[in-house]
Amino acid sequence: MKSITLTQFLTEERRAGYGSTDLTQLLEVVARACKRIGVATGKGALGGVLGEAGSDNVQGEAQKKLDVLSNEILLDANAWGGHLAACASEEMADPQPIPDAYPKGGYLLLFDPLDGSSNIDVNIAVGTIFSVLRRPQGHRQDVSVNEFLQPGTQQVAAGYVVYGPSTLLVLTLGHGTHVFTLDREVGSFILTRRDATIPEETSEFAVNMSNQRYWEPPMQRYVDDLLAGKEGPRERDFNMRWVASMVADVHRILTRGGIFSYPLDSKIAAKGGKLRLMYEANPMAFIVEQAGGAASTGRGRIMDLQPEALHQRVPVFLGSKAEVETAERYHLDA
Ligand code: AFP
Repeated sequence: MKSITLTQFLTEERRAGYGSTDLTQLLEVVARACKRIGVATGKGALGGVLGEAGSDNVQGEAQKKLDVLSNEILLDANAWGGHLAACASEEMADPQPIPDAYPKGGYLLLFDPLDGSSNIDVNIAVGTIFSVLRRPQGHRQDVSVNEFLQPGTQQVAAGYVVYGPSTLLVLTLGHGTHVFTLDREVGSFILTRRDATIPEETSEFAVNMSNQRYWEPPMQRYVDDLLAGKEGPRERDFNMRWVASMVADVHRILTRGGIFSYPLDSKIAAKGGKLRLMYEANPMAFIVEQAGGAASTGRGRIMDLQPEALHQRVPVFLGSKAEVETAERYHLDA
């Protein structure tokens, strides 16, 4: 069977009325930047890029050298194309406008350049997550942070790349979620799964159990019932997995189902959660919903939230639809 490259796929999508020429080119630039990040992560210790950068990001988290490098790769790659007005990143306090030397376009790009970076030094899969928004009409001057504060339902595209045993790009333009695998010899992303579908039911959950004693009562009850297995109210045994790279955990769920959760706990309650709404929760929610899954804060749909800040955090439950709805019921009925 003839293989379909990302370029061909995006061109055909555009002809079918999904996305503009600018969006297609923007996504190709992001994919190319991610290939470079994949090369850097793949070099490991030989590339001299493991370990701490010696700086903190806006969230007060220690940056890894690869966090900083990946951020620079994405910014450099996207500066000159003319498709974007500005970029925002987990690694930068404020959005970065496109430099004056280049034309500005009508899109805004948000990204977590290297998700799961605590796993880099131990050679476990990490990834990049990105979200594309349209710049609101009527803003012709410098881009303000408020222009980024659009609900997830306004995303025109979202994706993630997993740098694992193989490098995968998962993408949605709002009609289906599609998986591309990097052919490393040729250097092209090839479509390997069209219209990925998350099974509606699951018997597998992903959560950092070490936080159990800090969770809210409904979350405690939900997980207690999962752990009670066949003898409990759920009447079946559940398996657990936790990679601590959201991209890898979400990709497992896209492949075989499951529920991923990073709930509120008393250690992080003041921050609103652990995961960032704009460049982690929203793009993953879009991808998961487009694959037939669901994504909730535990008390409502993630993509309906009106963001209040660029680096806002939210509780996250996403994956197999029926299981996310069950977790939501525990919270809403409490
Ligand atoms: P980093 O990108 O800062 O490494 O954070 C990764 C992450 O946001 C997400 O990918 C994981 O699911 C989660 O953190 C892991 O958190 P714990 O370390 O608390 O398990």
